[in-house]
Amino acid sequence: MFVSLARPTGAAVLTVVALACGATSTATTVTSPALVAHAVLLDQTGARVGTAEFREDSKGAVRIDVRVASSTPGRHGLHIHSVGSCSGAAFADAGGHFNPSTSHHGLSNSAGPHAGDLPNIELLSNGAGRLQVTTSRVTLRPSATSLLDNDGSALVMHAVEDDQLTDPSGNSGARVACGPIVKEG
Ligand SMILES: [Cu+2]
Ligand SMILES: [Zn+2]
Repeated sequence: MFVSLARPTGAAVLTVVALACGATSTATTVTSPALVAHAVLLDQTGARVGTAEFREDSKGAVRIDVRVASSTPGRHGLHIHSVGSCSGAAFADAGGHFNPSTSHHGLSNSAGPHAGDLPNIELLSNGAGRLQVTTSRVTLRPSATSLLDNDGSALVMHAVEDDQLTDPSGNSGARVACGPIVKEG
């Protein structure tokens, strides 16, 4: 790894991750280490069902890579919720959808979406699935739409498909997995 020669360990690790994910610009990583955060999705019993990486690119968009290893097959609503806590019954402490623009719910809603709305993730018959999406509705650096604001934010997967239209949560059912979004480094 030529990049690791001139970089401290932390930056080298970030670069390796960027290459593994097919990121386009290692030069950006070297001159200005990427802003990265992650979440570990746990179900109601505390079992780990998946992970997510959030990586802000040089243009300020955030690339989100969600990998679920084991949950119920089918399509599941997936959102960034407004508080970085997964405590409380049914992960209630995560709050509603991250919505600094006070919009309505759903990627198909003409009065939406919430900044935290994401496409459904589809899990195959083995319970595994992956969703990669890039959004410019949120940031990791400090801003009005930062996921790393004072109360943080959390990634939540729901029991059923999000209709991308209906307030407040697209009829996506119970919260089945949750993970606070934590900055790396
Ligand atoms: Cu949700
Ligand atoms: Zn929403």
